[in-house]
Amino acid sequence: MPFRLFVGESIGSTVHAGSVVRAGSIAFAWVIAWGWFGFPSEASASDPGPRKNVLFVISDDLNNLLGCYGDPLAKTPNIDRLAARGVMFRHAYCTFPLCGPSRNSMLTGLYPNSTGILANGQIFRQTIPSQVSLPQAFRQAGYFAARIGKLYHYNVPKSIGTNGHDDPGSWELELNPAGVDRLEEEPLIKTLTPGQFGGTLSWYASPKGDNEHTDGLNADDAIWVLQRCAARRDRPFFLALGFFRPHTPYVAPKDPYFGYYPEDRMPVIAGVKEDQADIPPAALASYKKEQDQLTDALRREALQAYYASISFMDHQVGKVIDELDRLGLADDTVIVFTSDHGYHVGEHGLWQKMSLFEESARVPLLIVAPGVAKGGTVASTPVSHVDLFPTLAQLCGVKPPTNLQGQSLVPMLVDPAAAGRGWAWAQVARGTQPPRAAQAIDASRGANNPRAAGTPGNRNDPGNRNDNVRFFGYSLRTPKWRYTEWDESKRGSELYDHEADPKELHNLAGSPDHQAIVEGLSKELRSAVSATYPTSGIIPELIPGIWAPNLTEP
Ligand SMILES: [Ca+2]
Ligand SMILES: [Ca+2]
Repeated sequence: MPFRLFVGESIGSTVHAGSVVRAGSIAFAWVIAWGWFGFPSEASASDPGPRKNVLFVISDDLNNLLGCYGDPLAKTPNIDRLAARGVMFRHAYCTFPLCGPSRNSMLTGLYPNSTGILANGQIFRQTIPSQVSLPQAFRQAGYFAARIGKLYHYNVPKSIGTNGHDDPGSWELELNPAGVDRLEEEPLIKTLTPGQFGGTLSWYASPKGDNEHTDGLNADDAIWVLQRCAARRDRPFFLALGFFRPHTPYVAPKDPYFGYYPEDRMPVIAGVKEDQADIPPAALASYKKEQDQLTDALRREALQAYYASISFMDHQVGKVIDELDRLGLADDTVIVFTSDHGYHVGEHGLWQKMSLFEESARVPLLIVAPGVAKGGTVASTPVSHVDLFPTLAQLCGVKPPTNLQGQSLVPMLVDPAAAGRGWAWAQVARGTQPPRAAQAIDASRGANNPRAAGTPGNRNDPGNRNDNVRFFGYSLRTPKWRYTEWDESKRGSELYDHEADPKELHNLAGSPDHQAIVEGLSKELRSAVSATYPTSGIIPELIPGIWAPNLTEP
């Protein structure tokens, strides 16, 4: 029974809905019983063929240090190959540069102020339990939806091999391989904080081969699933593949990946002290004390291992794409490649995530959409992870929830010059104590002094000191500007001109010449913030006693 698309520009067409089979481990029965979900259906005379599959590939803590994004050192031939087959979004951003909030946002198509997930270890089923997730919408449309590795949050590396903080409603099949990086090598890992590997800088050049590491096994499992999907082409699939690298610990096979990046050729960021002089302390608050131990030699070692982990992960991406091609699935499969957020490797004196600078908020985003997008094209308008749900729904004729907050990127896939919304927005939280009453910012309240309240760069200034009560930084990225407000500018603001200063070294928020720009962007930012809230205007809170998520902590 064919099914007519309800999305305007129809790209896919028919669906056969399947019943649900759950499997929580590698041992499972590959049983698909065919049936109907009672999904609205109607015969279509102009049937353009079977619905597209989706291969959704996400890396963890990967920034844009990739060949296709112009990095001169990165060896990433497979991700570059994907860029050559599709559209590369040059200015794509996460909504919150931390695994859990970002992934909950991306996979629900809602900003963090609407999911209520502003920290790790929580899942949207605790705040907005009836929201339909991206893969769940595909399941409801009859797709086979599978997860391999990290899609929702995991504690890395401790939760590797488990379901992590997963959402069982999103998948029919979950595979959680664990390799030597998790099972054997932790005692060998070099770390800035003894006994810790996931939250602190840590690395190891492993003598073991690709297929003994978790991400190698993830790729092998994806190949296994693709082979079975290829044998059942009457049912489209949504295969989500979440690699763990280059998240810390940066563990990857020594050969060949560490050899690509000789330590003495790894760059160290210079001029940090001068750069920090005009940065509000809240913007630097993701700094971790243990990083005081970093010498230039250690910085080079860490960067080598980060790059090696990227190349290792890239090779696994290549294995999966090769198999997709070999199975003849490529023409019928939309491929997405992204990361959950960006990552600092020393810019502004920062490492890791949780800042609102470009390196932390920006993500790689490649979309291969056969028959829709031309290969090797670049879209430069700012786009967001919240745009992925409406995009994939449109490409595949899947009915999305009505409250999604992003835009479809299909216009940019068709014409990379399309401007779309024209901005992207990200937030981050500071402090851990319960927030003040969560309320939507009244856009009319835009008269706050946008200049820094405290002395820039002085962490001891009382106006800047983190009193541990939670507040937010909000950042707006337009084609030319990044504009950031900390605690509605009470704890500082930042303005960077990306045409003149792509490294965001010169904060212009206090510059008399830029006050009209600041005022305009502040209004735009506050209007964007208003659009991140649910219609209630209230950030959803954790509902006590509701469905307990699978918070596996081995
Ligand atoms: Ca992450
Ligand atoms: Ca600066």
